[in-house]
Amino acid sequence: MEQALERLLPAPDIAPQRLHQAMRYAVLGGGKRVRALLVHAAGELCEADPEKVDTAAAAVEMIHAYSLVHDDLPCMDDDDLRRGKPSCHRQFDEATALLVGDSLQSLAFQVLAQPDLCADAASQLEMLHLLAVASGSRGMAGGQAIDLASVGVSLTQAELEFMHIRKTGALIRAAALLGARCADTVNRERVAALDRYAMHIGLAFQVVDDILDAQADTATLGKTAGKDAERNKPTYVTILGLERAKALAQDLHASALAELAPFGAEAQRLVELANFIIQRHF
Ligand code: GRG
Repeated sequence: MEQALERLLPAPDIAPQRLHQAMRYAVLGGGKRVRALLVHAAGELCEADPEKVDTAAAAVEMIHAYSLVHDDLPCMDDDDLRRGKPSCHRQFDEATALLVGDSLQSLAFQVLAQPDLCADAASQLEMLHLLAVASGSRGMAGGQAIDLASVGVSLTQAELEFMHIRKTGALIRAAALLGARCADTVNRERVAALDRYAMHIGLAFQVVDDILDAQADTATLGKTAGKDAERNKPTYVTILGLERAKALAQDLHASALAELAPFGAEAQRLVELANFIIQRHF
């Protein structure tokens, strides 16, 4: 995965060097790669070609990295630390960070659109459409808009869920579906089960993120801990309390695993990923 990203990103000595160096800074050498692993695990369940899966996974990680760079900007979450390093606008400057996000988003679609990726143009278009919807105003960017509007506002659990299904969940769901779409033949039953699995782990990922933000320290997280409370943001911990938030994460984990039960050992990687999402400490 790291090699695929390294190869697909513009070299640091190609003009404009500063922008390319900043793009590489934002993507390489950090991150848990949960979404990339998910593309691969879903691809494995659907017997997809691993090289094609690598490209789809790189596209998803590029969208994710762009979202983190923009999220850290002063006009959004205003954070100085990301993946244990100065955030992109702190290491470079705000204008560069803005362009890094823009360029990573374009590059994600460029790599997914490369002419030799799929034998069948219709399935490639479907993959492009899937990623576009997941990252746009009805997916991740829309979730971010709701998140920004929620500062200092009290939300119900249903409203919080509506936001996180988009902000965090949409890209996680797209990762699973893209992995499945990399296969030459689409098994509709498997894709539907994967979709439900991804919706559960996407939400579980966010519940755990809220718990870690409230409980872990900055050094362990590699980003500023306690940001949600500091900005007066509604979270699963503020709405449910710590114990009920932990119970919700466990329920979502169990629902995700139930979707995989029919596939037995074939879904082992997806089971491991769900376990990691629940047990992670950073
Ligand atoms: C700016 C359009 C736009 C969207 C930003 C994803 C996002 C939307 C903001 C990130 C803010 C945040 C902390 C969300 C909580 C869940 C989340 C996406 C955490 C970061 O993902 P990880 O933990 O990061 O997978 P790594 O660094 O491991 O890749």
